[in-house]
Amino acid sequence: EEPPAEHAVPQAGQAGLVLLRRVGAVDPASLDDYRAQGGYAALRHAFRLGPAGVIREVLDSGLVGRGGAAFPTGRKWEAAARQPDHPHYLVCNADESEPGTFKDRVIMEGDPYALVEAMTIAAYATGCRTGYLYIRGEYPRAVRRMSHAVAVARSRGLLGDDILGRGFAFDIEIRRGAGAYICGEETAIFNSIEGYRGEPRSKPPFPVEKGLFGKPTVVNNVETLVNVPPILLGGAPAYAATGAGGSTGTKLFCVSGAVARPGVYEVPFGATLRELLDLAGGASGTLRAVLLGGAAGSFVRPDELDVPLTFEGTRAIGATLGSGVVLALDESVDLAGILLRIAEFFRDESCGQCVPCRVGTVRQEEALHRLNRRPAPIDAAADLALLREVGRAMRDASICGLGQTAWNAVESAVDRLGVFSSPSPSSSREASPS
Ligand code: L3W
Ligand code: SF4
Repeated sequence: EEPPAEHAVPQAGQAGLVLLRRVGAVDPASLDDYRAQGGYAALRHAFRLGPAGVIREVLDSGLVGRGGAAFPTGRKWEAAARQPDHPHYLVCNADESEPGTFKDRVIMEGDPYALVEAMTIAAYATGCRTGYLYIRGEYPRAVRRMSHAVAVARSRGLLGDDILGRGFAFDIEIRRGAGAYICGEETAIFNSIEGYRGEPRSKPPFPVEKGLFGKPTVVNNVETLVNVPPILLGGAPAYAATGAGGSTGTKLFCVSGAVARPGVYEVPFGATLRELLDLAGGASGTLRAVLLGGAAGSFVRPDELDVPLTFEGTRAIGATLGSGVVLALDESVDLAGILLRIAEFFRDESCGQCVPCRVGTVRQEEALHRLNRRPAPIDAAADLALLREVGRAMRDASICGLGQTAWNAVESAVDRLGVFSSPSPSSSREASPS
């Protein structure tokens, strides 16, 4: 089994923590400890506000989804709540599979009741009676702790037919993934829960209209949901005043690679990439690049470390925050080999349902194999042109985010870092066989 996730939270006790404030400080098995540290005050407040009042707070807070696409959470909840078709379902996406992402695991293992409470509030606001928590199969400790928390909450009247004696009925079922990255795509989760192959569905219709079992469904990432109790307790204006610009609140970043203290770090939106790396002890070698946003993200150069970590700030330099991956790469890494590894990953994880992705991820990997050969291939320019053409086709014509983003990292490495450009002492090292 994997090592305890607590080891990945080196900054427990750091001031200003919102989402991680109880991780490492609360006994994850104890509902009483969770309540003693403020747990379930937000649900009580939600009952006072009423469903529409909760949605108003979430809208006013400016909270957007933390799974990578940054869709406004309040708009999603509002759209689901007004659907006349019933039942409504809530799905919490805990199939955290983006390479380099481990923040949701830290929440589930370190503060499981926070997620149970947050799911209950989301269900109350949007009219759901059943919630599914879909946890990555490779997270056995998270499954155990969440299962325990759900069972205890149910036995204490915090889930079930009459929550806190308020006549509100809601319960949570836990489902485990089986190792497929694509099951983190919101509609592939529906198929997986329904017992079908984990293949994405075309959108629209969006899940808020037609989701799990064809019914209106709210899908939120773990980190998105655990923002809601602090929003209700502190008030939307206070939350909206934190962060920077349109990116409100704090963000969990998974910092790994060439840093002194890898781990999950919580910072307000607007902190710079340099500040975040400093929090992780700084780069452990001469920095070559930072992969931001994971395998579907893009590379940032060392001269761009002052970029503010906001959705707008990273977009301005052609990068993305994605789900919060920050992978620091020093001069010792074989960048071309990493690109090949990323391409292999997408080829492996493509569900094969649509042609641009099924064929494109294979062609991309083949071209990168050729470009990785030494001595350098004489037709490298042709392979680079092929990569670009295939990448555009995947981005434009794939059904889901996997195919649409499978060329992002390769494109940014070629365009922004000059990988595979004319041989130089450093590029020849990068391009050596892995
Ligand atoms: C109602 C509309 N709802 C959009 C909803 C939609 C979904 C959300 C975002 O995510 C991202 C990608 C990668 N009415 C709506 C609406 N929605 N329009 O908003 O939707 P969408 O389609 O923009 O994105 P998506 O395909 O759900 C894919 C990012 O994920 N990614 C992967 C992250 C990996 C993890 C992980 O391991 N935990 O999250 C990598 O960067 O960038 O943007 O709910 O239904 N009109
Ligand atoms: Fe499947 Fe790829 Fe098409 Fe997504 S883009 S539906 S993963 S083949």
